[in-house]
Amino acid sequence: MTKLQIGSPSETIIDAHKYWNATGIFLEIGATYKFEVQGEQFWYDAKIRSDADGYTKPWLSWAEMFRRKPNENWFSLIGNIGQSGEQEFLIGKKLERYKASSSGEFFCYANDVPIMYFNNRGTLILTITRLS
Ligand SMILES: [Ca+2]
Repeated sequence: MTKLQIGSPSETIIDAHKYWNATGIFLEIGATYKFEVQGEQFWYDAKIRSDADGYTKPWLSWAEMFRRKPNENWFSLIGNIGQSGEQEFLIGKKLERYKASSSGEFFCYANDVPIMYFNNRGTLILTITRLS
């Protein structure tokens, strides 16, 4: 597992198809991090193109409550420490400052209904920088 050095960015690939993307990056409690999907990068929910901020569609509003993060957009980039659902946080295209509330491996996913990952495709490159 990789521990980040302050000010030294690290890149990891996040696959929309994976329920959990294990990054191999270790986040440390109390440390602060910046997350950014740089430039124009897209992933796909069936034929819908989305960036890391995700998308909304009126005809899908009935299903929003079934998303892993019901209050965040479809295909928004979500981060987590470990694989329990309790510390999930929205990253989107950019999260300027996140203070880790525990230590553990950093995981990510595209926000979707749990049984609907089969039609997801595409990857984003996420850049992570430890700030302090
Ligand atoms: Ca899907």
